[in-house]
Amino acid sequence: MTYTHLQVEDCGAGAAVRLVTINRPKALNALNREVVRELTAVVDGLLALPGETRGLVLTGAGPKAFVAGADIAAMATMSVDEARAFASEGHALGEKLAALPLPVVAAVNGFALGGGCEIALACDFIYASENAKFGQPEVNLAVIPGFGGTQRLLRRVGLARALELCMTGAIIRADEALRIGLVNRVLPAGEVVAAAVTTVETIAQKGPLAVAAAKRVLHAGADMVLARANQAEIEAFASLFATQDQREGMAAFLEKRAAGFTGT
Ligand code: DAK
Repeated sequence: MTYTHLQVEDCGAGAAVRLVTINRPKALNALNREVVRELTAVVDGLLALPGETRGLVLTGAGPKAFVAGADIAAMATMSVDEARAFASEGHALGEKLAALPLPVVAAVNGFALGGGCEIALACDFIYASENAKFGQPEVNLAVIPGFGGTQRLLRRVGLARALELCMTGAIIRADEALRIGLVNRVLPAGEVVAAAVTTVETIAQKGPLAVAAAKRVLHAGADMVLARANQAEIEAFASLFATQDQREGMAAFLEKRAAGFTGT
């Protein structure tokens, strides 16, 4: 498939990492409906047939921005129904990223504002360059986050910080984002994509079914009461004992050799 607004390449050891670069640098990679649809097509492709791909890294083109938000020019004249459809497509993309049984890392190389912060929040974890900036400045435009930002921010940084970011529209630096738990790591500019790729490669050495189960249980558990979430963990833990990889992983440990996982 060819994309107008994305660069899609496979990189890393065994070309196992799908690196997707949002490529509209003149608009600071702002998200219009076409970008959201193309990103959805990439994720749909992986959901249908992950093949050799073991993880997804999402970044933005150019030195200045990851994504500076939803495209304000495209949104300016939207009707209520069009805004609802646009927001629904953004939400569907976020849900698909969470459903992908592979690690998804946002490599944030500059501004991650509005919809950009929201797309990063929909990834499993966020690596940021030292010059990255985060914020939900939608209130400046008299709207609110529409791609899941209010709810994912709340779950990631807690209610008080999410309220402050969404109500003031403040833009924070990478070190502050790290301090409040919005991002996982801060790296020198120019190293963030490589670090994200390395992390996916590291995860690719693990039992793939276990990695998928950990992601599934953690994402699902965030929305459950503790007793139900613990039950989901028990079921997922037990089900892994029906896999070849569980036998292999534990035998390899006991035999003091490297494990060879097959995803079965
Ligand atoms: N949309 C469209 N174009 C954008 C853009 C954006 N979000 N951000 C920047 N650009 C464009 C600028 O218009 C400019 O284009 P030209 O004038 O060169 O043609 C170019 O990118 C470079 O931007 P600047 O000249 O402004 O660059 P600066 O370095 O001076 O400033 C900046 C960088 C990131 C601080 C500034 O561009 C800025 O404040 N940008 C807007 C940031 C922002 O407000 N982001 C949040 C957007 S609102 C919903 C769905 C989703 C959402 C809400 C509701 N529903 C459907 C309900 C989400 C909303 C948002 O994300």
